[in-house]
Amino acid sequence: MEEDNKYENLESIYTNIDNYNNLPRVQERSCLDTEVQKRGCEAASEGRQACSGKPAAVCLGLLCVLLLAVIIGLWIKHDAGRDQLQSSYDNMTKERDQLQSSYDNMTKERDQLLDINNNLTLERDQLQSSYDDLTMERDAFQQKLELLTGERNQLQRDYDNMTKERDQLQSSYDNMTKERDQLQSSYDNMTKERDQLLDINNNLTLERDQLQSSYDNLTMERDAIQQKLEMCFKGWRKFGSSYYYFSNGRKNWAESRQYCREMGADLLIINSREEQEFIKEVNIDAWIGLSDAQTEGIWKWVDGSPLTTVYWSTGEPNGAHKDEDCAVNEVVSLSTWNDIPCSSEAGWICEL
Ligand code: MMA
Ligand code: CA
Repeated sequence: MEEDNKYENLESIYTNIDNYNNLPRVQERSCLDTEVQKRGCEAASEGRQACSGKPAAVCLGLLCVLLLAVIIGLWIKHDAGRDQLQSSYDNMTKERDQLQSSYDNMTKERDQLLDINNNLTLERDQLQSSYDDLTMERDAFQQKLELLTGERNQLQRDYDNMTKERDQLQSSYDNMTKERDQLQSSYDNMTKERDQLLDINNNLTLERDQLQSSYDNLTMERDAIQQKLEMCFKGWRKFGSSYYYFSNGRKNWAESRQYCREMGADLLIINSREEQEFIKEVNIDAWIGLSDAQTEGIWKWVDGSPLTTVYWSTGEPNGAHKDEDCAVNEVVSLSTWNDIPCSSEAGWICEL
């Protein structure tokens, strides 16, 4: 709107300028007219004889003065309008120059803006391309992220399971460590015991070897003594694992026992039917190592063992005489034991 007004003003200014340019022509015409009039007047003055007169000259003078005044007024007016128009023109020229300058600046700015626009378009296209690439990369990363998320969740589950297993294993490990420590302690104790037992075993082995040596020596001594005994106890009879001496003489029970003891033996102790049958072969009445002298009625063997199997003759022991406290084997039948006084004399049988 503002620009339209300016153009309208410009148009009006140029219209005024045109009017102004037309003015001289009018003046010229007026001057021509004046010239014509002048010529007319001159002609008239020449033809004064035809139209002369003083009033006419005055009138012409006045007309000329009037005309001159009009011309001066018009001239002043013309100068004022011209100055105004010149001023407007100058202003308009300035405004036009300013506008031209503005136009040029704006053209430059437009070109710059076009360049910027082109650059921005290029950058936008590049950014769009980058955006598309980034979008694709983002989608690819999104897919990878989903895969990785799945893997991470699986790993998390595996991690949780492994954590549980680790805790269980840790618990088992702790228990096993305790058991191991206990076993180690037991092992140490057993090692000590083993070492002690080894020492004992070594000592026992030494003792055993010493005892074996002693046993061997004793066996040799025994065999030697046995040989000597066989020599000493010539006439003794062997039955089973024992040696038996059957006396030729007669003594009381105590003397008979004393005889046996001096020989390292004692009166016979009968432990089996075979032993009883063995002594029956000897045809003598002989003391055996059986007595109730300590307690009447309680018969004991000389080694202190009680009487279990008996071979008393029928009716014996009867204590027929006073103090029948010692037993004698009478060779009549298998059951031949009789109680008689210990002071009685009889043969005797020693057993070794
Ligand atoms: C009888 C009998 C025995 C007793 C003796 C004593 C001959 O046997 O009575 O019991 O001991 O006599 O001499
Ligand atoms: Ca008797």
